[in-house]
Amino acid sequence: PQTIYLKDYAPFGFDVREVNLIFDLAPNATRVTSRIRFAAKPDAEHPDFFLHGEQLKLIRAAIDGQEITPTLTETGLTCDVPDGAFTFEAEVEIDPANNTALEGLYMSNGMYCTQCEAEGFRKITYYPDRPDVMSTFTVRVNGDLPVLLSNGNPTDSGEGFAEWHDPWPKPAYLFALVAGDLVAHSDHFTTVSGREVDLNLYVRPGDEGKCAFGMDALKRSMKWDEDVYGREYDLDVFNIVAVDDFNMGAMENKGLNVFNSSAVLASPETATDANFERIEAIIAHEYFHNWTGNRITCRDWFQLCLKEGLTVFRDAQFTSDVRSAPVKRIGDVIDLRARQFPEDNGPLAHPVRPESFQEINNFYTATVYEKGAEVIGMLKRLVGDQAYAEALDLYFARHDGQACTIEDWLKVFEDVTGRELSQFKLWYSQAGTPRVKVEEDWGDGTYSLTLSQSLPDSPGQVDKQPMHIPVAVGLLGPDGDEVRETQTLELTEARQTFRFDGLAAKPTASILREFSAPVILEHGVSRDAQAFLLAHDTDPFNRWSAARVLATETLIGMITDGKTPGGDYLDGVLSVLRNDDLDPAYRALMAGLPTQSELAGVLADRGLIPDPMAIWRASETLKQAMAQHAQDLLPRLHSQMRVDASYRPDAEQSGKRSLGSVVLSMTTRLDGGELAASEYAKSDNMTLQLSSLGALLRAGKGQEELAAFYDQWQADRLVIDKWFGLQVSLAEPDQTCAVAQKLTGHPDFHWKTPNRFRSVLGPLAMNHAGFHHGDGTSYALLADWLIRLDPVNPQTTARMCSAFQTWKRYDADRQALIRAQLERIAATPELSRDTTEMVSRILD
Ligand code: BAL
Ligand code: ZN
Repeated sequence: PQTIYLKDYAPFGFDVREVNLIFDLAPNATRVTSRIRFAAKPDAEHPDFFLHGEQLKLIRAAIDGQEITPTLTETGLTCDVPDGAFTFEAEVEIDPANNTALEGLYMSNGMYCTQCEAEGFRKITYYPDRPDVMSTFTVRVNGDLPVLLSNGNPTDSGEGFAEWHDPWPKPAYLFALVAGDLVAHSDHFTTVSGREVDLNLYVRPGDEGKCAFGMDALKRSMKWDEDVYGREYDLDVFNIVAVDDFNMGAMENKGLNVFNSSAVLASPETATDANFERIEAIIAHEYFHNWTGNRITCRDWFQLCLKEGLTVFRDAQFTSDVRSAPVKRIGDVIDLRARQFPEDNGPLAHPVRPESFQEINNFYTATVYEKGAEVIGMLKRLVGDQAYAEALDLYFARHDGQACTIEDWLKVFEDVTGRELSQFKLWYSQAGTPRVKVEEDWGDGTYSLTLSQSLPDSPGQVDKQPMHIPVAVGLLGPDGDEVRETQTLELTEARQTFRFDGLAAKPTASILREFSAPVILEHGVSRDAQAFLLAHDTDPFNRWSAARVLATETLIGMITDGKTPGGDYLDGVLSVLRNDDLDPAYRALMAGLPTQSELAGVLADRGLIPDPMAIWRASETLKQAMAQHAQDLLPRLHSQMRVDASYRPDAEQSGKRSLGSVVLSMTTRLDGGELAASEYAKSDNMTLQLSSLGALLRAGKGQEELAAFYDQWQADRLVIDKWFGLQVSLAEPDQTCAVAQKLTGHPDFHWKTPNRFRSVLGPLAMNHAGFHHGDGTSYALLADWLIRLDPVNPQTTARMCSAFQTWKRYDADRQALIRAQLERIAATPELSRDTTEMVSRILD
């Protein structure tokens, strides 16, 4: 496959002034008629005219009304064109019913639907399918279906047709069309300047009862973006459609967002608190793209983080504002460490702005999204809130309607602040997670903190330069008082010393508060100091972080030296659990352990070979020890966390249920499942139903409840996804593969639907000890299914290959087993470009 390089970027030689499309819908033979007004750019001399197009049957083409016979290739079309402006017309036929890749125009449960990001529009018609080509679109949809939607504002409709016009120039990746037998949950929003906007959430009949929360989240997002960023919505309608077959979470098409049904549909009976929070965040994310992504888009796909990093950052700000900021931050860091750190430290490492790719779909990664958002957070911290706000105002004013680059983005910050950001820009170009080593010194009232940074080699990158790292630090005195408030140290050299004078006694440093940079901190800080921070830190993130460090060190000691769990950790967590002044959601997080995969990463980082079974046993032992340690507290906490009011998925109630679920897990370790069985019997919401069922399964019980759960919910595909997933996630290591294998034979295992495929194979890869079972059967099972899915849906297949990305951490036997599976996948005839690229990068 061809590799595409950022350095080779060249603009398209033509402007597109107007696009007119007519769709005549038919499942196997949809006709797409296009009329596109082109004009050679004034500064381009006889540019080549090439339009992307894949899997299209060309019926006819014309220029200025004259039929032409263009040259067709596998990737597109070329032809001679006149100088100046001209109209290109084409009529093509496509087959949505057989489009299982879910890219372009496809069908899901009888409904037509599109996904064009990144390069799906070329499967709809011939077009310059690149984000720097922006145009207005007018679309007519002809079809015998009750709902016919496209981008922009509705302009006309009647029996069997609808017309739409989108006045905002957009790239083709933001095009959308939806047609089907759908029902609308409708509402409206009045913007700050008085524009009345119709809001509709379209769902399949039967799902009407799962729309209210998503709609409310949309209205809150619209208001928040006005209040916080001064961004107003710009069309008369905003439509969202829920679709069951979808590769991603959701898509920000202009005025017509398309959502994976799992990312929008929710009711208390069928969705957990975590589902509600995720839905709220995704609705916000897609809505926020209207400005950061749609009005200002990316020049090319290498700049993907320009819209994704910024929009993730904005949705995180929204969640922090409407829920708890520390809880959100801790959750995000847990996620970053679980998904982004392994990527950044393995064979798939790439910069936030990659410099080459074969298949752009493989770069919708945690690095581009989540590390991309971390980079924005660091920038905001370095320039301050006021300058950040001014820079964003300038960004919107200067670049509205443009397709931009990271250079454009950084320039607004340079112009507003007068700061030079070339070193900071390395965050976009150097891959890998920086290590920051901490050394301390104390004498004569001066505390010195020496920070040294290093950045490991990564594929294609060695000998990297020091980064500009904001390290937020506060100092605590011996009695736990804050003797120096949080300040941001700017680490720009390989090694730098920072001094704090005039202190009465040796302080304890709280370093990297709020996780001010996505780095790995190599503490010289003692266990005693960590226990002290766990008890006293005034920064909630670092207080949690101290618990995490202690938990990690405790587990590592148990795994490598057979130690018993330390009292400092158990006592520290217990005192947090019993502290009623602390938010229950926060307390629940404090009781959590690092994931087994994260522990494997820490061991590998220290030059040790992780033994998945030893890690699993240590985690189980520590959880049991914690339960015993907290035994006396559990009944009181359980009754305190009971929610008697009717269900609300807000921070307050969900926090109580979250701590209640921790208490239930601990109690189940002590009572064998008595409490969990009674909670299951009386559960009236999915959060409690699932947590009590999970507790029972973990205790080796709950088979009756599991069967009853299936009977109760078999008609609800999103709940049945949970039923599949729970069994695999909670299977014991030597049962995991068998459980997953059995479930793939279940009549409801509709493997061509990404959500269902992921509901079994995703947890298989996430169940660390089960996936890495020494016999290699889980590796083989996953590979079997990836090979089967690849010809059907390359995008989902390729993403799931990342389950193997950490393979070099493990022992020689496991490495050989994994290598054999990767090579088997690689050798599959006709393997997709997506999967070929992923497997070859992982094997490299
Ligand atoms: N643009 C792809 C989906 C998302 O990030 O919103
Ligand atoms: Zn996005």
